[in-house]
Amino acid sequence: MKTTADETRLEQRFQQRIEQEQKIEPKDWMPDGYRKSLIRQISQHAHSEVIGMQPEGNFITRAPSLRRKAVLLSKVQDEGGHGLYLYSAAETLGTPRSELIAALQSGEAKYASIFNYPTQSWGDIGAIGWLVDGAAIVNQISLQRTSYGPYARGMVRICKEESFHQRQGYEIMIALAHGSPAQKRMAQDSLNRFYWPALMMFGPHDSESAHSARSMQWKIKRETNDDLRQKFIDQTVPQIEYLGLQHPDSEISWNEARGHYDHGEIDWNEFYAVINGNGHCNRQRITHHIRAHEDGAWVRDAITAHNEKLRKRAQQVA
Ligand code: FAQ
Repeated sequence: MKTTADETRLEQRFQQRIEQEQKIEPKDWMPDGYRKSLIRQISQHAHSEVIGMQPEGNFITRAPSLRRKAVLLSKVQDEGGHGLYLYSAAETLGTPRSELIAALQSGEAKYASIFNYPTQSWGDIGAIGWLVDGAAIVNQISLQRTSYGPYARGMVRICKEESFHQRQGYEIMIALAHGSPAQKRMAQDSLNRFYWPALMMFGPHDSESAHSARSMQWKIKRETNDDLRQKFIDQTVPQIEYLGLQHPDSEISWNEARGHYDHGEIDWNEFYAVINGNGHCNRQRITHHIRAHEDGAWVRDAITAHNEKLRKRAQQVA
């Protein structure tokens, strides 16, 4: 049995490895809190990718051309793939996928607040690719250096795909913003509706963030919520200017001393309402997930039966 002194030594050694930028791998010793925090964050990240297929999926049958439809279809499939890599990374920490999905469906586990907003126009598909994937990349580039090996490696591939997603969204926005007056109005409306929710993707202010301090110490997170949000705000200003659209934040202004844009405040009441289940689409998203999961039960049953058959055959041969 391990004594408290053993535990302390293990924790010191663990933190030393983190400080030396060594990756932690599935079979390595790790504190319970580290394991739990990773399972929480990686599984919520996976849920976000999978639930995130729904808003854009809504427009696959309404894309304005065959080319746009093919691109969107492939993007939405990529998001499903990201969910699968991330569930696999979470499973290396010892929690089966079925438990993670049950936690999503019961409302115990969260997913990114942004996916509880409805997609109302084709402009929203542009705004999601540009702003939502854009915000996701800012966060995920930083997570490529996370301390847990499987999560860090998954992020490298995911970032490559997300950058294609961001460009396809921005390309839609360019076409609309430089199109007819009605198309330009559509682009502005989508920007207005998605800008603030995109900023909320980075989570609460650092001073309100329950997990940040611990996650930064363990290098699960490499940059804080506010620092990542500021990066996104700064990179978005020239993109809005290039489109010739109006910035949704009337307080945005360059601060020479800080070397960053100053900005208005997020509506945190809205953020907490959405993450606590009361956004526009929370119920719809989970109901749809449960239905799709039930519809897929026969596939999971067939795979289990097939694997059992293979196992028995191998046993007979042996
Ligand atoms: N939405 O203490 P913190 C994508 C929760 S991928 C909902 O600051 P933490 C690709 C948080 O979970 C987008 N909940 O938490 C795509 C915690 O609740 P808990 C997903 C939020 O973990 C594009 C509580 O508030 N990306 O979009 C949100 O240190 C297009 C306290 O917050 C990731 O998940 C929120 N916005 O920092 C797909 C990246 N913010 O667990 C389809 C990985 C906070 O105690 C289409 N995750 N909460 O019940 C992270 O980097 C972090 O988990 C943060 C939150 C930054 C999200």
